[in-house]
Amino acid sequence: MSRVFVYGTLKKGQPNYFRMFNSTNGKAEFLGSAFTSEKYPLVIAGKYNIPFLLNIPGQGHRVHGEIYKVDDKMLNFLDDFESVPTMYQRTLAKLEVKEWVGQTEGEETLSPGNITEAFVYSTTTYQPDWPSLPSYESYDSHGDHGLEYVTREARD
Ligand code: PCA
Repeated sequence: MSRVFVYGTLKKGQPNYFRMFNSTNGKAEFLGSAFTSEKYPLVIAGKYNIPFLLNIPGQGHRVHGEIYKVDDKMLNFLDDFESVPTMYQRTLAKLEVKEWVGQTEGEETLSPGNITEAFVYSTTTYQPDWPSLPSYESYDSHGDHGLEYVTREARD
């Protein structure tokens, strides 16, 4: 089992959320919501309006997301879906808990304000102009930015 912090299209209400709850991809369980302890730029880039957390600590915002407990099958699925290691790199990030609901056996119980760690899909290999794009604290594909995510199924 591993923990993954999702901040983009995998969050609840976002276009790829359903993929984490397709049992053929493995298992995922919501543990809680959190902010990154450090600031990072969360930008929307490329012709498909993909959200990227740039691995530039100290710049941007403390990014909001959700922590899930995933089995190895789901972790492999997500690595593949996020094109690790070419498009995203999976690294550990420090997080500050906002809300915690995880009650499973073997899982620690955390409270708001506690610091924890989880894997995050961030990128160290970005285009030179990406760090100067607008950055967001909380991703929403349907936000006022107007940069709606183009799903895999809709790409040509
Ligand atoms: N999916 C991953 C990384 C960005 C994205 O769209 C996530 O939601 O965390």
